Amino acid sequence: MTVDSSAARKPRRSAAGKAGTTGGTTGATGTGRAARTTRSRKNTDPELVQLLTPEGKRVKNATYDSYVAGITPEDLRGLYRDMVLTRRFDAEATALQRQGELGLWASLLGQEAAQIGSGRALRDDDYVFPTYREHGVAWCRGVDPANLLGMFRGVNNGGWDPNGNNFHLYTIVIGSQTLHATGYAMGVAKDGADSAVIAYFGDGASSQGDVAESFTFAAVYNAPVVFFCQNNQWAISEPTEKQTRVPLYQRAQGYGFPGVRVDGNDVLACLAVTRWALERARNGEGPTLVEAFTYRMGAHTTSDDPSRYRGDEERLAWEAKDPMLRLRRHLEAANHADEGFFEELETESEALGRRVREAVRSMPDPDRFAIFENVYADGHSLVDEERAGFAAYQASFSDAEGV
Ligand SMILES: Cc1ncc(C[n+]2csc(CCOP(=O)(O)OP(=O)(O)O)c2C)c(N)n1
Ligand SMILES: [Mg+2]
Repeated sequence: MTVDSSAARKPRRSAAGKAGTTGGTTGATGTGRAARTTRSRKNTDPELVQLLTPEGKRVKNATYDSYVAGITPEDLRGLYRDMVLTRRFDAEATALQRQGELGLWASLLGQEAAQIGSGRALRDDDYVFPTYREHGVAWCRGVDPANLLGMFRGVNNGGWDPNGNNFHLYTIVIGSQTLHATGYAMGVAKDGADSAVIAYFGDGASSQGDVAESFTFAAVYNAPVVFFCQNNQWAISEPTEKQTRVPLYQRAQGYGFPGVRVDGNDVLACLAVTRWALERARNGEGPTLVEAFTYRMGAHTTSDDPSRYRGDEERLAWEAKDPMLRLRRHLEAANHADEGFFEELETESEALGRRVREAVRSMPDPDRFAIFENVYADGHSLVDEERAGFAAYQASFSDAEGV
């Protein structure tokens, strides 16, 4: 693939520079004032990088075209396959939770393009710090999908060796992984390596102090890190309007590095923009904020009921922008894939679902006392006390076991 680095060396001030035009009242509180703020934000008309329209039409982009210039029909089919298999795996995990095989599941439905596009932009030596929803990125890193389910089944505390695939363990403490990523990236720079680091986080996480601190450190130390924010419009039941007055990508300007908003349902645009941001990191140009504008089509987790806080119209509008549908339309219109391809993929995805299901059901139960071994390297009297209490509690069931 041809990559034109000249575009990368020009800082994209135009997008971030728009922050100055953002309207908004000062000190807005209460519903009336909040409503004014929302209206003024719409007037800023944020720039959205898009290479594939929802109808699957390829549109030109002077800055980012060069980053996908060498992409072949086979590459496009590969991206489509990644998205189909990720969605199939995700659906299987949701079903497994409903059947009591998992305690909880956080679906990525709707966010496949953001994750596959950015995930496929990475090199093997790059390092990923995910949240708890990055199943598509995990797929790109070669983490066995079945391994993602151990923690959600409650049989382990992670499920994979982070250094095996340069894919850190899932992180539930919102935003904290951006600090880990920034520190790791500072270390990469000190080592003189040209690897890059990518931190995934959500629109809700953008309100966390950890994220603000990460941005400051990454900027000041010029760390080779890409902050990849999937703005899926919701943080559980809180809409993005409750997180920010300005489009999230414009936050980067205040920290002194570029920010860009990409159509998060356009896998090609996500691939191109992430390649550009990673290249900046490798070239010693420091951090970049990528805001992938997308939508969480399902519930926050299997414990959530989105019908309590959002209407169907919104979901229907986003379904028309479905990330897989648009690439399929593009493949078909360009004659890049025939019926046989889609049929084979269907068979492959059913086989993946079966394999994952069988793998989860056969996961051995953990040693009930192992959890006490991983708290302190040298042990601790309080942990000893808790272990003893737990042992007594377990022993209280021994009579019942024989019944
Ligand atoms: C520090 C912290 N505060 C609160 C929570 C509870 N919590 C779990 S997910 C979530 C919302 C996160 O929203 P967002 O960052 O937009 O990510 P998304 O779930 O939409 O992918 C919250 C508040 C948490 N896990 N950690
Ligand atoms: Mg969110």
